[in-house]
Amino acid sequence: MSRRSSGRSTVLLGLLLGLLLSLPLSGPATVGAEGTLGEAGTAARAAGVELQHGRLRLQVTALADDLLRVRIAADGNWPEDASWVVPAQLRAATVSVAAADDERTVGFRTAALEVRIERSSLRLTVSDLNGNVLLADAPELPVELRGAQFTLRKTLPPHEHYFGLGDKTGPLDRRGEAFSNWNTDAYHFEESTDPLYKSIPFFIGSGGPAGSYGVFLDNSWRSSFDFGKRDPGVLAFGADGGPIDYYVIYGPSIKRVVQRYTDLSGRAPLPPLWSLGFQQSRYSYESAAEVRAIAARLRAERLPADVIWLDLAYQDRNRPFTVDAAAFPDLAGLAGELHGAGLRLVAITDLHLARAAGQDYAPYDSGAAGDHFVRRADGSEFVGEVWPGAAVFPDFTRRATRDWWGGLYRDLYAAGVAGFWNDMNEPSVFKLPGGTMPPDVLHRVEEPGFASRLATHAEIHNVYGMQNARATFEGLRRLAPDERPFVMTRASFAGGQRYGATWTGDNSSTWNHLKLSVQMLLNLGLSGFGYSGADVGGYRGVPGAQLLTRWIQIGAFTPLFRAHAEKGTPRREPWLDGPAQTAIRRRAIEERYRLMPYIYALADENARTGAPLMRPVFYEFPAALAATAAYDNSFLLGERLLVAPSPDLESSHAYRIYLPAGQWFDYWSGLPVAAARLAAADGGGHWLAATPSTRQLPVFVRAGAILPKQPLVQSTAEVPRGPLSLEIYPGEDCRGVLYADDGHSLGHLDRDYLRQSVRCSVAEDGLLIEFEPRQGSYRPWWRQIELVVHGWSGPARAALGEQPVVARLVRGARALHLVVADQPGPARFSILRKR
Ligand code: MIG
Repeated sequence: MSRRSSGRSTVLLGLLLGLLLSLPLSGPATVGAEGTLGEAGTAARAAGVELQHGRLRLQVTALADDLLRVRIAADGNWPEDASWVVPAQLRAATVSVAAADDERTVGFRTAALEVRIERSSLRLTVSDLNGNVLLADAPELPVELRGAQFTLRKTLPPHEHYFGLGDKTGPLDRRGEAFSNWNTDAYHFEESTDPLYKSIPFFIGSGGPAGSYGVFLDNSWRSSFDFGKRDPGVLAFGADGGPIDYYVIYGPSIKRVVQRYTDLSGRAPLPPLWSLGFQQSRYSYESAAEVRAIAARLRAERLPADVIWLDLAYQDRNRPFTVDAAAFPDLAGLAGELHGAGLRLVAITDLHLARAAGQDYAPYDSGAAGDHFVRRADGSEFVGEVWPGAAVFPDFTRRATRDWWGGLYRDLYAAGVAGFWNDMNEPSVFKLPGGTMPPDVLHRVEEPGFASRLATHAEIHNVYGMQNARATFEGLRRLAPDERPFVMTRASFAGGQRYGATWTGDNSSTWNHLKLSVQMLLNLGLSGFGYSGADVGGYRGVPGAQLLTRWIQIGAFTPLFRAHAEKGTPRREPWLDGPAQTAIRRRAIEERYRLMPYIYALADENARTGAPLMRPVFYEFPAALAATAAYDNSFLLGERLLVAPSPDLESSHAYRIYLPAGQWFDYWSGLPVAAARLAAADGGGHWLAATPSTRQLPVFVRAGAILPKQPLVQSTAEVPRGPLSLEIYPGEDCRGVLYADDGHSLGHLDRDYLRQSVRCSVAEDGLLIEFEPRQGSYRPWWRQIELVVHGWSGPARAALGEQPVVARLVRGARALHLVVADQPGPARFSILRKR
């Protein structure tokens, strides 16, 4: 019965344990994870079960009714209970559970889940309370140990779809694919390249019998995930070393899984408003004069924009935290000038510091004096070649080193550089095997929960970039305690959303990469990184005019909207393909700015609940899962705004758009989509025939949405002139949210914000619009609100309470307009049909 696989050290843990654990595990076998014993003889035990025999231990703890933590100690000793992701108080949380043992199994129940461990095999099964299986160990080799490596195997049900793992390549649905996590500078990445820059060992299973769930493997080592690629019936994941420690998160909706995952791993704080604007970058704008010219042209062309990025060229000899005094003689002056034009600078600050002893390079000198650089096992400073030439690497897992690093931003921040870019932090090192630090580099770990110890690069590699971003973020917070830092990082790890936004790295100027970027951003969003972007236009190569235009159109609806291009490629600022293309691009960027109040409210939601700004269609419409899990380019911005480019972006062939159940409106015309144009589809939705056009991306709004919009501005620094408008698309469960604050400070954490719900309800003879009372004390820029009711025909009589209000019908648009005073709420408008 006991089976051994070929390798001597490979143990079929389940069977081995099973043989030893065939006795019922009474009392002592079921203890709370943190050592609190349940009262013997009562059904209420502590938070879970721990099974132990010989050297092997398995522990399943309920941290909450919908959240389990599973740990396995292969050699009988629990490794330190430490995490770079989940704070100690969350790891130690418990909820009381009810024992549910029977002859075959040991287990327990929470208010949402049932856990069963077979006595004979130790197979672990997690179900909902109706017995629908969420996650079950595979019958064969559920836990495989091979030296320090482990692989966990679960069954892969036939109709389940998988998402997450951050911005991996391939299709949106991970089913049938396999990935590994090892942060890599993946220049030249293509559709099949893996691994990439980030490691986010978290995935979501959806569409199985118990709905959606999440699994987070809290392990920083090289890890791997196989969604039925090697064996179509098996979901396997594991790592090369480190703890066997994972969380099972119950939905049953995807939305709930993401919220609970970000409860564990943290959320992105509200970014500065300007970082939601259009951002123009290039590797590199070479001089202050060139930056000025770009700024002037953006304004002359009336292309709204908020940021110009400074890549390597602003530095002296590629040395981080220096400025090339010839090319950028007065950086503070430049920042100030741009500021006057509503533009900010974001500057690159790579982690690798020139090893420049005795050359008055303060970052190296202070770093060496503070012993802040990583060393090899033989005690020598690790020196690798990167942009500045021979370089040293900060030991970001040490608190003292992070503090020192954060202080390096003082001068650039003081000069008015508004945000910072942490690139190359996989870390990327030239000329070495694997393009990164060698395995004998050691890191000093000083972190609550961890023993103060040395750790191998194999353990730290995947969290190194996240710790770099953390050092930057925390440093900026210390330098300007009342400002929201803006940090963008290339490498990161699960939970890295707390410290920085991210982008998908060095993509290419191809239609396929544009398509790829949509699923990469969607999966990043499902993996906690709700605020991220892909280089608009593609980094490598030359986008044709059509591709760049389409990329700007799509990019305008993605969270971080930054155009960027590789050194040596032809210039491609939005105006360079002539006035016709510029006009289309301008229109797309302008729409982004009109939607800014909506986008900002989504950023606020992201900060509070973890909901990504950009969402797969099935995130909001679970019935559409089967129809939209396949990669098709459609996505939602927020709950009910659907962006639906052709799945074959380059072609001009007609295609079909999946509209989930319900009434939809065309975003651009405001007109309802006529039922006659729709064909019934799976999941209660409809197919709509569409023809691609270069001029405009198909965008739709689901009935029930209320979208706040603002008058056009050229930058978020400009105060909009005119009323805030509320675009109301009447329908079921009709609602929207207004959010505003000063856009940059932390005052919003202390009531200096405005958040207000607006609802509408359709009545037989018209519509009611209700403003709920405002939360927070912030006074917004608008004095008036324009209510735009879409899908309205015929004359109307409108009133605020009993007071009549003028309503103007725009016939062709079938919309009713009412301009009213600002409504701090509560307030109730009625709009009745005049007969
Ligand atoms: O090896 O800073 O992904 O966005 O422009 C190239 C120069 C280093 C890689 C980044 C890219 C950036 C470039 N960097």
